[in-house]
This record gives sequence, structure tokens and C-alpha cells, in this order.
Amino acid sequence: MHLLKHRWSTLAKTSWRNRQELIAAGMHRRRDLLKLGLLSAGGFLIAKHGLSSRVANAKEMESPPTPSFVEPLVIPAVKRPVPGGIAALSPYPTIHPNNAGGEGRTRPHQAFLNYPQYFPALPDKVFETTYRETLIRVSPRLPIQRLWGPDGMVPGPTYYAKYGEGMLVRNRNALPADNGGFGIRQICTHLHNGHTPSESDGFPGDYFPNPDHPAIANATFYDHHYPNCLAGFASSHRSMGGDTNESLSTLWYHDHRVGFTSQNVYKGLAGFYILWNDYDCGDETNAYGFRLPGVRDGADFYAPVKYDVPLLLTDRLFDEDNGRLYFDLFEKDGILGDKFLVNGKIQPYFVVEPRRYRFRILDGGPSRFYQIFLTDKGANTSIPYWQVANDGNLLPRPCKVTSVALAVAERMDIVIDFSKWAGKTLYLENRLLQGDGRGPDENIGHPLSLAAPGAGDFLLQFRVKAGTAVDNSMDYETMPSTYHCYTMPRREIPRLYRNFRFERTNNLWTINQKLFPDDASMVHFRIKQNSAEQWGLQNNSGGWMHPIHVHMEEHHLLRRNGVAVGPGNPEYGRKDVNRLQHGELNTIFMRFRDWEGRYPLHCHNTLHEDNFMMMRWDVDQEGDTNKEP
Ligand SMILES: [Cu+2]
Repeated sequence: MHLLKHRWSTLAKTSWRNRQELIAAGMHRRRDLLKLGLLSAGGFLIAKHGLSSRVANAKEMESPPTPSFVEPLVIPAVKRPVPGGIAALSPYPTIHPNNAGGEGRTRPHQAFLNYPQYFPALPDKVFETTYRETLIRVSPRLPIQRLWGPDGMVPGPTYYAKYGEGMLVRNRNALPADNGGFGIRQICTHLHNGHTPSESDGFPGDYFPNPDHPAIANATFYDHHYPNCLAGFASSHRSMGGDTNESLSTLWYHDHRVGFTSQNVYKGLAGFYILWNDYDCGDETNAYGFRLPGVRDGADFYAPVKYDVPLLLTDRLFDEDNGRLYFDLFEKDGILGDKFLVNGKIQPYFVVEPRRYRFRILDGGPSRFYQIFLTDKGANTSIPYWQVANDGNLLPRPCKVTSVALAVAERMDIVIDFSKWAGKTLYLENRLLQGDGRGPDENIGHPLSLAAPGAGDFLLQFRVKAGTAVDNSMDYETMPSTYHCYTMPRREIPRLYRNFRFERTNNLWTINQKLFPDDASMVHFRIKQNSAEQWGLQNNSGGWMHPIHVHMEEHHLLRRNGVAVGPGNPEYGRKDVNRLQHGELNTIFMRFRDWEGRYPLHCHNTLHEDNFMMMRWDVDQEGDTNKEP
């Protein structure tokens, strides 16, 4: 292990217990600590009473030992629609919020009101998901954990969605009052990378129940409308219906409650959302499709597609004494765990056939960056594989790589061909060196950023079966192409150039020196609907990295720290998260199409996001001209 660790020191333990007592007494919020005189003007816990936030952090703590590769990988079940469809939902869904019936939404579904030509009726596919406490075993050596999960699953169920087929997801909140130390029973589910109307997007202020809003103080459910439409369907500069070349594939959903996202997601509130169309169809035998690895189970659309496997990566820390999941409510900079989980299990194994597989890798945070290699452990060599997507986007052409790098919320789809490795054992290995929540020690690509092959963190073991297997998927050595294989989309003239500086101000996380307020009410800037803008994202916080995420629309990365991004670069094309590395100024091109309303821009290190590194922008008919919001 490259992280310097030792058993919990007496001081660290005292500090941790004292903090736990404050938490149990409900006194951990900023204003409580200020009242008790336990917080310095700079925002740090004072060094007295063994409370200092510099004492107890992941660097100095170690989880109890756990065995590696003794439990199989779990592939989350695919969520099935409500039998009987929309008529079976009670109360019946409405376009305007049904506050009297217990709904927590505050604005009408704009798709039905504004675009009746595209969305003439409520959608046929209806899902009902209950957020609740659940008992989960993450390792045979650790006690059963009390986690929170959509439908009691960690990760939550995977949604399968189809372009052109709108969905309504009713999320019910049945989380318990007793949070076991962290987490808040107010939720706000964001569909990450989705082109989603604002009221269904999971804007951080749209949580329910909300005790400060009389109409939704006791709300128990929230209807999210996911139109699953192509971005640009209604904008003036695009053909009707949008551009198929902008189809998305691997999305995910997670809680986004303002100020509490890190806790609620750490506790389990996240899952995959996969979008299909006629080309990326989950059927490798379909000659009209892209023939990515995938076999469907007959006519059952909601059976998990074989050979197409989502992998949700999380790192977690467990209490040395009682083995319970540990979350430090006083940590504001970033939390690293020393246990690596894939789909909710610590270091599982996966038995694979000697053929090609598609893996959809997601960095589920809260703060870790990864650089993932396929390692032959005996020889300590890295085996090349194919990167076929970056975030929600298939690459115009796949890239042969020896690793993929991920910041929190980034996704990379890769294809591994196990046919040459029949009977062997291989590993997914993270070799990126990261000593604390700041980010990797060096920018990705720097020679000092990596541990030696075999000396990193092993995440997942592949046990390749002997012999041969049927494989009808595309042979990537032939360099097949997908969307945008001939031309990239035209870029409109930006209406405005804006600049955003990501900074550390008085030990708080800011954008252009501004703090995101607790009630999400401040509109930092306004964007004209169906316009384009160019943004400069500047990392002005020495020594820290920030994964920057903008809701509703993707961007094109024009320049990474001044260097143009061109064909052959996995970041060429469209992108959802910008990995803002040490000292960088990255330039992105954005379009804001179709929807109106409120959306955020924020750092996706969830500790930074919860500690104010977020801005709200609203889309309306005029926009503003504020170049430095
Ligand atoms: Cu950050």
C-alpha cells in the first residue's frame, strides 16, 4: 500500500469519540459549533478538547483487515416498471405538483406544458422506487452495515431507458429518523448527465420533505419525468427531434440534497441509469447496431444485458473498533477510504468467459481519483484494452489504452478481450497515488503520479474461464466507428464568454469567491435559452483538484490548460465532467437547449460541493451578460 497508515492513535480515537458524541447530540452543524465556541473564525475545529479536524482523518486511520476476492461481484438488478402502468400509481401523477396528495415537487412538468407536440401525454413507462434503510454485508469480516438504498439496494437498481420513450420515476422517501450518525432523511435525486427538465433534474434545493416549505413539509414522494429525448430537440438551430449523434449511454443517479450530498451518497444513495437506442442496443448480434459486447435475454428488456457490466467504484473507511462505516462530519476537504468497493462489496471477484466484455466504470466518490490498469499480477505487467466511451458518450472511434483516469462522477466504458487470457487471473488495479482528499499528488500523466505495476490498489479480480466462448461483438482491432465518425457537431458562436475561478477562501470552497447558500435561493447568473457560451474553468486553489460538473448539458473541451483537444484524444467529442487538475485553466463550449429553470454548476468532490463550491444558474428568455458571475 502506498498510503502511509498506522493503527488509530489514542489522540485520533479520543478526537473521533468526542466528535461522535457531538454528532449524537445533534451539535455538529456549523452554527452549533460556533455557539459552543468550538469553531475558529477560519472555520476549523479548535485544537482544544481533542477535536481538531487535522487529527482524525483517513490518512491516519485504518479499517479492520478484510480478505480480498472472496465474494463474487454483484451486478445490480434492473428496475422493472410498475405492472399496470400509470393507472396503477396512487395518487395518479399530475402535471402540476400534487402537494395536497403528498408530493414534494414545487414546479410543473415543463415538457408537457411547453412542448405538447413532442410530449403529448404522461409517459407509459412508470417506476416506483422507495428510499429506505437496508442491512448490507460489504465483507464477510465486517458486521452487517445499516445503509440507505433506493429500494434498499446499494448500489440502487439500474434503470434501463430508451430514447424516444419517456419515463416517470416516483421516488418515495421512507428513510428513518435515526440516521446512525450521518445522513439526512431529505432527498433530491439527480439524474447525472441527463438532459432533464429542471423540476425533474434533482436541483440541490428541490429536496423533500422540506420543513422550511409549508406546502412540502410532510411530502413523501416526488415524481421525476425523464423524457429520454435528444438534446436540441426544440432549439432553433437543429433539425426537428435533435441529433442522434448526441445520444448518451452510461448515466447515473444520486442524491443531491444541498449540504448533505456527501453523507447521503456515502450511505448508499446512488445507482446506474443506462440509455439505449437502435445503435447502442445491448445486442451484439444486431448488424445495424454498433455491436458492443452485450446479449439480451430474449424479449425481456429489463433483464441485465450479459457481458455488459456496470462497475460502481467507491472507497470507504470502517471504524477500527466496531467495523461500522465511518464518515467524518467535520471533514470539509475530502474523504478517502482504505477499502475499495465495487458495486458495494469490498474487492470482489468476477468469473468471466474468454471473450469480450463491456464494463461501465463509474467513480462514485466521495473524493478519490483513479487511474485504472488491467494487471497480470504474476508478471506485474499492464495489458492494453479499449476505451469506448467517456462519461455518457461513445467515442467517435475507440482508443486503445493502457489505463483510464477518472475523477468523481466521471464514467469510462471500456472493452476487455479475455479470449487470450483463458484460464488466467487478471485484476483491475488503481495505480494513481493520492495521499489525501486534495487529489492526486501530480497531474495525470506525470511520471510521479503512478505507483509501480502491482503496487497499487487492487479493485476487482477477473477469473477467466478456460476454453473458448461465443462472441459476436465487434472486434476492436478493426477500429470500428460510432457517432460523429465523420464530422463533429458544428459550434455556434458563443453569446458570452464567462470565467469561473475555483478557490479556497478562508478555508471554505468557493467559485469566484462566492458561497452557495443553504437554501439554494441565490441565482448567480442567467443564461438565455437555446444559446451557446464559452467558459473558462480556472483552478485557483493551489494543490487541489476539482471535478467540475454542469447540469443539463454537456460540453466540448476545447483546450486543456491551453492545449487544444483534437481527434484521437479520449476527451475529444462531448464531455460531462471536467477534471480540473493542479493549476489548470480549461476552456469548454456549452449549449443550453430546450429546458428552462434552475440548474447548478459545482465541484463533484462531494465534500467541496457540500461546503459551498457550487453556483446556481437559471435558463430564461433573456439571460444576463455577467462575465464573472
Ligand atoms: Cu473540488
